Amino acid sequence: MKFEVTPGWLAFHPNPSIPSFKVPAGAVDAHCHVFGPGETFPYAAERKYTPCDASKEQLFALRDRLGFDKNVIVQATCHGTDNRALVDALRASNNRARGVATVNRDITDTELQAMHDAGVRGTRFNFVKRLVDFTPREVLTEIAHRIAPLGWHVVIYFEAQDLPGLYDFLASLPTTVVVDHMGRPDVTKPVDGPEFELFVRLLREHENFWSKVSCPDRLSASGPPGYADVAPFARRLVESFPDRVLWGTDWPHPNMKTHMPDDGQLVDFIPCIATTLELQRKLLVDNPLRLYWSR
Ligand code: 0GY
Repeated sequence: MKFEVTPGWLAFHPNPSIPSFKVPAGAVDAHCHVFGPGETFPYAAERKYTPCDASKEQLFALRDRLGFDKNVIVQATCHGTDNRALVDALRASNNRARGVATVNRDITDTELQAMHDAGVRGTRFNFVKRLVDFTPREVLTEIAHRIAPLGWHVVIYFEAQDLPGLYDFLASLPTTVVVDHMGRPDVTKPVDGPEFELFVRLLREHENFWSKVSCPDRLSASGPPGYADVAPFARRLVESFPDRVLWGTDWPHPNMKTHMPDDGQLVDFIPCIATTLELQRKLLVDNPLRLYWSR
């Protein structure tokens, strides 16, 4: 089936730079996606955008180019609850990728187990309104309790202005919870202001919460190559919660409107937010291995 890419869609960087920062041995890119290819793995009818194809082979080539050892591939909303492209990539990875799927309440235990066997270790709940239709909270709670016995966690995507309304629901979840992109803070506000303070409180008061310190390119007003305005937010989380942070490229960077990041420059951002060898090792190796490869 042929798909028309959403008008104005920016394709991923064709030739990312080789980063100056050498990631530690065994490093994991813990947030990235595969898109299609649409001819083999059609995009979901309910999708809000149609991306350009971004295959597992292209993802694994980027992994090698940047010096990473492993990937965590996160189901993107353009594939809905059809996780076939994700599972195909996991199976082809030779145990070098784990996955986060999106499931609905009709999923059977047999299907969950098959995904677990392929390398899925989490399910994603998305609250970003431009990406998904609304799902009732009782459905999400039911799904969280279904996946908990497998040792899976929940990955959550929301925007900072929605955290006050979501806070109690999130805090009630029974599993480890990983928040995408630091809860999308408005980085023009102070790093110690009330908005980001609420997010920090979520992690401080709930030890089952983790954060991805990813996507400076989505959050920055000052822009590349330095993403200087994002660094204090990410650094604060890395230093406050060194054992509960993850990092990822977000390749192939869906829905970027004004610029497409150079993935090599994103890797060069890591030492600005994890400033010691120990913090870098926890962020890139120890934490993702513990969450994704030890169960
Ligand atoms: C991201 C960010 C976005 C998209 C998705 O699943 C998705 O479609 O997550 C976004 O548009 O902000 O993490 O990939």
